[in-house]
Amino acid sequence: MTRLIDVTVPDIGDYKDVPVIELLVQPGDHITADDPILTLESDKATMDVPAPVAGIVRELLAKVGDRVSQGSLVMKIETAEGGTAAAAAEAAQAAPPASVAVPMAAAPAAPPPPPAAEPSAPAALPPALPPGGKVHASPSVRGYARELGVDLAQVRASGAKGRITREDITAHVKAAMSSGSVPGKTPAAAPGNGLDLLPWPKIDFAKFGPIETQPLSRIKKISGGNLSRNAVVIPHVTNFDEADITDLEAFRVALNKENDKSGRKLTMLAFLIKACVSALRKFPEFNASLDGDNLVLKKYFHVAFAADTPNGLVVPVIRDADRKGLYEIAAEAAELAKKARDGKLGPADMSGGCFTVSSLGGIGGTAFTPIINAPEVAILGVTKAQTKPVWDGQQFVPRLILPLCLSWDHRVVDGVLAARFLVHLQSVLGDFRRISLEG
Ligand code: CAO
Repeated sequence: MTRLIDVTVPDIGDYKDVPVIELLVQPGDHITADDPILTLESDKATMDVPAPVAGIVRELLAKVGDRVSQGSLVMKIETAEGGTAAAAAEAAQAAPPASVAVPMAAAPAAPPPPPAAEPSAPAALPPALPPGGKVHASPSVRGYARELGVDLAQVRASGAKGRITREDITAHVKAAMSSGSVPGKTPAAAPGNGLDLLPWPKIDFAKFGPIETQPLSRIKKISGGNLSRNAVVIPHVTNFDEADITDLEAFRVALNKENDKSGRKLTMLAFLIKACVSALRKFPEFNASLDGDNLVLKKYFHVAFAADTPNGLVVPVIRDADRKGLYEIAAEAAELAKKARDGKLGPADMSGGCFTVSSLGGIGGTAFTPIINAPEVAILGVTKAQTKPVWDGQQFVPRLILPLCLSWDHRVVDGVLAARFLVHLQSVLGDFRRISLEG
């Protein structure tokens, strides 16, 4: 005795209207419980939705490109008795989608590629798919392919049900390397179309001295792919400037002393976030994202900040920083940073950022060139404030000087605007009363 059950999208956190990027099963497919059945892609994560029960796929009710939310009906599965709709719903609740949180960017990432092996495979294989055929691959495999610039349609699949595996991509790249072509690209095509990268050096380090090999953390694998993409795709420019924060720091220290008993603490990061909101208001091009040939200007001010954790870098977001006071921002940042260190940040904590602040101020350094957290268009790096002699017109006086490093996307912003953005930050941080003049 069998029963037809409705499969709906399980709890996917705060995400709504998330596009379906791949259907992983077809009508007639026999599946077991927890098999991935479709893939969703939000701005921060890809999620494989698992089958709530074993059975046969009878009807697909979602197609690639559809936008779905929790509860959307996506397919019907015929299941043996016992696999009731209620059981399926329960299972769906119990098995939320496998989510890949993406700390520094908006697209799915993949583990970094393994070292390229000696080219030994034969020349590039013929395309695996007929034109218009469908490619089946998991999000991580897709991310891996994207990272290597491989067109999945060109890859021969060896996995179950025609799925492309990571090994298939590696084999494809090896073959392309040995034939002198770039994976997924026409060999020796017009220059500039591909990166034409050399394979990663394969070196036996043990030949040179003792070594220890440690696997990269999950966060590092994910952020590595995103950082690589952002570094390669975005034409970065970094401007440097300095802000005199002598008075601001004195104010902050005085307030913290006043609040000694209550434990309320104002951090420099909170002032920086507030100052950035002021600059984002004045220069809306920085509070934007590229979408094809359009620039999407955001009317909200969600400011992200880089947080170091034992497992790598993550980027939680302070939402509506324009509507929050300094104490609230400081407390929220401290809470998010703790959550980050405890490995408890969820996708919602890391999504929706408009602009990122990366502060190394508590540690040191004089300057650095932060990588933009796509699809944002700029990021502010801050290093350690130092007391420096500053000429006041008559004499050198000691002032506390904060280095500012602004990386920006040259497709969206020009140097003049970036310089003005920094001058604005400089003036606000130099005299924070200016914030109160804003409407
Ligand atoms: N200059 C001098 N001192 C600074 C400073 C600056 N720019 N910013 C902070 N400090 C000092 C503070 O005064 C504070 O000392 P007190 O406790 O005496 O006030 C101390 O450093 C710690 O500051 P904090 O508690 O405010 O923490 P923070 O704002 O420096 O950092 C956080 C918070 C989450 C940003 C930080 O923990 C972190 O993770 N930083 C790393 C970010 C990162 O990895 N960026 C690189 C990205 S590219 O790989």
